Amino acid sequence: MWIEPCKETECFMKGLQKRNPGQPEFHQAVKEFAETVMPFIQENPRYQKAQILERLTEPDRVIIYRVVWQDDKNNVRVNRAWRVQFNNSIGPYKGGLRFHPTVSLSVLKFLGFEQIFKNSLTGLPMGGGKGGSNFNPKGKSDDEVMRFCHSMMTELSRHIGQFTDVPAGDIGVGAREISFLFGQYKRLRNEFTGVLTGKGLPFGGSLIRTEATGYGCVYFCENILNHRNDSIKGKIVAISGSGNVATYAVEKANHLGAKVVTLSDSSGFIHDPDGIDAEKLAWIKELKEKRRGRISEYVNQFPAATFHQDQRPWGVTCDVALPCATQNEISLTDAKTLIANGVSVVCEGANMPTELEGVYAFQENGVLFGPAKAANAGGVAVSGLEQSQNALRLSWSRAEVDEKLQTIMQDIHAKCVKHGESSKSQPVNYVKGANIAGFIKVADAMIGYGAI
Ligand code: NDP
Ligand code: 2IT
Repeated sequence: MWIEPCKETECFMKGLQKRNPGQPEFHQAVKEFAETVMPFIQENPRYQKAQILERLTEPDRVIIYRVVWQDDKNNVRVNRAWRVQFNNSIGPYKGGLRFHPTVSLSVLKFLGFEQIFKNSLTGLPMGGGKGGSNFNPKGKSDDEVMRFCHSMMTELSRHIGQFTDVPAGDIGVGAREISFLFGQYKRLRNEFTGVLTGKGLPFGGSLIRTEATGYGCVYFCENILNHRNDSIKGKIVAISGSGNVATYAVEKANHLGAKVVTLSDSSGFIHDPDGIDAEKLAWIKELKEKRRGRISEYVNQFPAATFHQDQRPWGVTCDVALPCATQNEISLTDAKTLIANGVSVVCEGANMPTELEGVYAFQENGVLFGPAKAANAGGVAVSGLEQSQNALRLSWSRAEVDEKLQTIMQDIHAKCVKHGESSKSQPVNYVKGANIAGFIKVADAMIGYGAI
C-alpha cells in the first residue's frame, strides 16, 4: 500500500509533534524549516516520494549518558549528557557541545536539526550533530570543570572520531573545555587526531576559529547590505550576549566602521551611546575570558554607559540588530519595538534567537532578516577548515583562513539569494533561501543512498 506523505506543513507538524512530545524548541525549528521547504518539495515530487522530510526529522541516533564527577569538596555530582547524531549524509557528524542548565533533548534536537542545513550551506563535507550537558559551568572552579570534562569524554570517546563525529564548542564550552576534552580523548585512545575543533593553537587549532562566528555574522550582514547597495559603515548596532560570538561580532563591526552600543548577559544589558570601541572591547574580553565576570561591571569602568537589569537590549534604537546570546531572545514584542525604532537588518549570530512570530513580523515589515543557519555558519565553516588543516598536517595563516571565511559567507549569501529572491524589487527571503539551498544537497545525497 502506498503511504501518502503529508503535503501540508500543518499535517506534517501534527505527526512530528505526536512523535516527539514535550520538545517545543525542536518543533519550532522544524516548523520554520518545513513552512519554506514544503512548497519546494511539492514542486519536486521525488523528494516527497522518498519521504525526505520525514527521514530528515528523525535523528540517526541519540546517545544519552550519565556523567559522574567530584566537586572540590569531594561530593559526588551527577549530570546528564547527550549527543544527537542527526544526519551524516554529506560528511561526518559535526556540531558543538553546549554546557548550560537549560540543555535538554529538545534543545539539542533543534540545534542538531539546524546544523544539518547550516553545514550543508558552507559547501564543506560535514553532517549535522549537536551535544552537551545540563552541567552549569558558572561558579565552578577550573578543577571542577576539568573533572567534569574528563568524565564526560570517557563516555563520549566511544561515539566520536575524526571520520565519525567531530564536536566543537557552543554556549559554556570554549577553549578551556575543549582542551580538557581533547586531552582526555588523546589519553583514552592514544591517538592524536582532529576529533574536536576549536582546539588551542599548540595542538591543532585553526587561526580565526575563535573569531569565526562573530566575524562571519558581520560579513553576512555586510553581504545583505551590499546587495542593497548599502553597507554597515556608520550604522548603529545593537548586540546581545557577551560571549564568544558577541565579542567578535563587536570587533568586526568596529573594523567595518559601525558603532556598537549594547551587549548583554543573562542578568541584563549595557547601553553605551559612545560605542564599544577596541579599548573597551579588550576590557570586556578580559572580564569574560579571564575573570569570568558579569557585563554589569562595565558601567563601573565606563560610567557614560548604563546597565539595565533583567532587560534585553531591543528597546535601544539601532539600524542593525545582531542577537548573539541564545534561543528565543527576540519575542514578537521585541521585534515590534525594533521595527518601530527603525531597524533595517537583523542577523542571527545565535541559534534561533528570534521567535517565529518575530521572524514573520520582520519579513512583513521589510526588515532584512538573516537566519542563523546562514548568518552564523562562519563558526562551523572554520571548524571545517580546521579539519582540513589537521588532515593535511599543516596550518594556514590568519589571512588565508579569513579570506576563505569571507568567501564562504559570500557563497552562502549568493545561495540564499538564488533560492530566496522572487524579484529584484522585493527583499530577499533569506529564511526560504537558506532552507532550500541547505536542503537540496542533503536530500540529493539521501536519495542516492536509497531507502536508508
Ligand atoms: P558563550 O557561552 O560564549 O556566551 C553566551 C552568552 O549568551 C553569554 O553572554 C550568556 O550570558 C548569554 N546567554 C546564554 N544563555 C542565556 C540565556 N538563557 N538568557 C540570556 N543570556 C544568555 O556562547 P557563544 O557565544 O559561543 O554562543 C552564543 C550563541 O551563538 C548560541 O546560540 C550558540 O548556539 C550560537 N553559536 C555559537 C557558535 C560558536 O562557534 N561558539 C557557532 C554558531 C552559533 P551568561 O554568561 O549570563 O549566561
Ligand atoms: O552552532 C554552531 O554552529 C556551533 N556551535 C559550531 C559548531 C562547530 O562544529 O564548530
